Amino acid sequence: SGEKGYLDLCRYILKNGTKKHDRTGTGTYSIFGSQMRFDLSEGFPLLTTKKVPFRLVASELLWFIKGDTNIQYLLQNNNNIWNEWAFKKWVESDRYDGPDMTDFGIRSQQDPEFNRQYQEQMNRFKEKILTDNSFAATFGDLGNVYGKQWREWKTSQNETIDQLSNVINSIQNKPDSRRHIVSAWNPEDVPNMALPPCHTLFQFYVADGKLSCQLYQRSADIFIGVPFNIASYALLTYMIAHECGLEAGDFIHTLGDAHIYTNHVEQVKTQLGRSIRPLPRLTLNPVKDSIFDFEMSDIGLTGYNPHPPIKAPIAV
Ligand code: DHF
Ligand code: TMP
Repeated sequence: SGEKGYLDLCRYILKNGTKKHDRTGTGTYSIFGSQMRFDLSEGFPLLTTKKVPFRLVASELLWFIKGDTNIQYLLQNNNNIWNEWAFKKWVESDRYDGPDMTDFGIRSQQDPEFNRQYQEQMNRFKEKILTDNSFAATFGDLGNVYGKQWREWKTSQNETIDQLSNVINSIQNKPDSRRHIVSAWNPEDVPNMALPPCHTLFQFYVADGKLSCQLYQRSADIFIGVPFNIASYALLTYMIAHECGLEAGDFIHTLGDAHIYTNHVEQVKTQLGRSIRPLPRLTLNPVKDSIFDFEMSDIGLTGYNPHPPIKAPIAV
């Protein structure tokens, strides 16, 4: 399926999706249940029909792998993709002293004067996260999101489980196992997260010297989130294959509620009018053998020549 599978899914949702209200108040066209498959030996599955900022995908993944849940690291890497969800906790807290920011996601799109105030508060927030560590410890933290569940799942016995290390060990020691699973969905902890995990559970599979990965994503923002999610899990699969001395096999992306926000429809149509280009190639530093030692400079991409980026508002 590859990038064509993604574009076919976009077309299918526009044609057949049910118009559905959603938590953010934006509205979506939605279907339930869909699957894409990317053969990683054909190249790295970064979409070419719009530019996807690979640098942001890679720094977010390294942040998960570190077990970090604080956006301070992302901001230090000039990555702004999680800002709104930390900002929301701040403006809803007693410590916030600026103008009312209720429903800032929707209002900033509709009211230019409000948008100016919002940008001002967001810049103030980012500055405080970067310069005031105690502020960052409180308001930069998204709660027990991906990094926490992957690396330090808390048990009822007050012990922690490092699911990511465990799964790498099991791939190396029992490649045929059918239990190579990492779950970010921790029902007890869901109330303690800024956003309950969208990429919920993933499983690895080893056959013919190749490592494959399947992700179950419960909720999928087809235009903004999904291109990042495909690239992120492809990168994770390549990195773990590298550590385990395997080739990268397939990435299978299974979606639950797969939706196109009503304010992304024009952008999706623009993208559907473009032709697919050759895939880029991923390069990983051959000297590094543990994924836990990887830094941004160990991850490279060559031959990426996409169509221009397409801007769209994100639903908060
Ligand atoms: N909420 C919603 N409604 N959709 C999401 O995809 C989403 N994703 C989250 C958190 N909450 C979400 C985490 N991942 C962007 C990409 C991924 C992401 C969050 C945001 C994003 O804004 N991408 C822009 C480029 C941003 C930039 O260049 O700084 C894009 O156009 O792809
Ligand atoms: P929800 O929690 O109400 O499902 O809202 C989450 C929204 O974020 C939904 O549109 C899906 C989207 N999303 C992704 O598509 N990928 C992601 O990685 C994340 C974090 C969110």
